[in-house]
Amino acid sequence: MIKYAHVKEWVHEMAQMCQPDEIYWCDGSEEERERLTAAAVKSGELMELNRDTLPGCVLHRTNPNDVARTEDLTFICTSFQGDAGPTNNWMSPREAYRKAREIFTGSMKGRTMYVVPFSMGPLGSPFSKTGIELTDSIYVVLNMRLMTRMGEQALDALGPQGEFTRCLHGKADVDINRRLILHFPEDNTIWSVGSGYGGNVLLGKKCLALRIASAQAIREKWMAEHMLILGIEEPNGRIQYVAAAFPSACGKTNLAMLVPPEGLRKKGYRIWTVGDDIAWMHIETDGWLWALNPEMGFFGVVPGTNRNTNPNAMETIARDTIFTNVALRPDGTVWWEGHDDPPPPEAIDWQGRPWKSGMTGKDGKAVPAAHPNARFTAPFMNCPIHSFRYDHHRGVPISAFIFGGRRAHLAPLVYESINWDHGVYVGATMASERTAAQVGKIGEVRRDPMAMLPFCGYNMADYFGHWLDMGVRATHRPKIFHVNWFRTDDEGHFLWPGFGENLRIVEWVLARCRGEVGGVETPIGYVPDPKDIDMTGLELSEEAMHKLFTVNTDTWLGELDGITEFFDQFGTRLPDEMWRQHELLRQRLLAVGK
Ligand code: GTP
Ligand code: SPV
Ligand code: MN
Repeated sequence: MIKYAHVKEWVHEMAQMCQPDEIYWCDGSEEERERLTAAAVKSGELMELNRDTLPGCVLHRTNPNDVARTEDLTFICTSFQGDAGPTNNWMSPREAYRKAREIFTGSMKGRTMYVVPFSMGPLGSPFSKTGIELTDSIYVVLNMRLMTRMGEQALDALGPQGEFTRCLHGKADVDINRRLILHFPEDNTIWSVGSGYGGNVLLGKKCLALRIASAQAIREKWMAEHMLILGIEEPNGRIQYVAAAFPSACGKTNLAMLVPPEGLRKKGYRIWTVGDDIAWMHIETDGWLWALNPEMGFFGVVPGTNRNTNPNAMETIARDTIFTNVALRPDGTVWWEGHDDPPPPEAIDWQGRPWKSGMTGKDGKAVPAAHPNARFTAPFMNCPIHSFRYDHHRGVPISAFIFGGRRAHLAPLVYESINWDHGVYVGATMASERTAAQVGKIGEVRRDPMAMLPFCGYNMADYFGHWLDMGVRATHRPKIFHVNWFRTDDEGHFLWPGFGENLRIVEWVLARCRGEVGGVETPIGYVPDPKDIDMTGLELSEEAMHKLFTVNTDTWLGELDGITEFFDQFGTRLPDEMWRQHELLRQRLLAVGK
């Protein structure tokens, strides 16, 4: 393996601070995977699962204080606070390096420092970015191996002078009071210490491919987004691609792996998964936005995944998968809430404690066997419907953007924005009820523009400006839609069955893009005439259909106050166009009220 001088120099500098016993350069080989897995099994960091039913699969348990991204410990460290913006935690680079240095110093004594070279994006693509992660966790190495193009090839692609993101991770003592996830966009550097949980430590993912990349993207005029990418192929061979941004744990993986429902099967669609979490997009010479998935694996939510909701995910995780914080059954297989199998009478829960079906806690509520944010890490190629274009340097052309979130009462099942600028406003004002993917109160509504609130590496006011600007640059702009699979009735039941049935809505979206179907004008945009949604094989009451598409003027007018408050924090940095769209929406709503 060629160890370029500029890489070696940095590795040694970091090693001097962390003081590992050994430094090991990962080549990404199969032999290496086996060797590291065996070492981690021996130390108890990983547990081997049933070889017959789950070949190549292992289980890992994180510290109970370390089960989701800790957004309050995540910082954007720019020279000027204004460049991080009001929605990010900010620390000056000086202070951030100093604080982290204190924790990192000597933290790898008695441990090995692994050097993990990786490429986000196809090797050799002009749009790919190289990172090198230094970590003292084998779990991280094995995850990076699944999630990225990792190893010798990535280092080779870098070349002797190549620019790379300097990623340093150390578990230290996994103390929440000594945990920091620090991004230095000006230095192309990420330091993460004191955690062993996914989004905090797999630094190629949210840290590089979104926070650092988004800051590069605005400079270089491209887009790094928290979006799935999905292809829909018709029997005539035409494939149209959509990219969709939903906040964490709001359905990206599920939509990306969708299975057409029975009633639509005769139409002969084929679905192609390009990506389930991150999209990097560039304007091509044809004026279209082309999207590629910089990842090579899935780091997906486990609970709720079963043969019914997501059969493709079930097949994806049947082998070569790392399970994190699920329950272990006596036969060496895994289980979680929402699994196909009924609850096992006995299991070991995600914290390694004996668990019995029907157990309740002090609050009288059922004790979950798996953590609600339990995750699987699985190779992209395991997905039975993975796109053949996954390695294409430019990716795929995008016809539509779909924004969405969890809104029990407000947003209709689907609506289309009036034009690009209004679509940017729709994305910028997205909100969703909080899930288990981030620490905090579950269910609380928070604004999460373009599902990027925790992932935008710079001032979000500038980010909205960048979106507006991309609409000017792209001559073939994707149409922008908003969906809400999570509207409920008065008893709190979902009105829409979701999952594969969502294809019925995507069908309408694509028909709109081709100009083949009408829309009903409302103050918030166009909603479908319910008769334009193909409901073959799906029985929904007329009342439910009506509720799903209702735009309640008063509820929407009430929503405007929250948006004003959200926009206000950006001060004069917010593009005027956002306020203009806000005012136009208010006027359209008031006009209906009259
Ligand atoms: P991250 O990996 O955190 O970015 O999440 P994600 O957006 O990929 O979410 P994912 O697809 O894993 O779904 C999260 C949860 O939402 C799971 O518990 C799913 O069962 C549930 N879910 C997904 N799609 C639907 C849907 O269409 N309807 C309903 N009711 N629930 C859904
Ligand atoms: C998310 O929270 O949006 C995820 C999981 O995709 S994590 O990698 O932890 O960010
Ligand atoms: Mn995500």
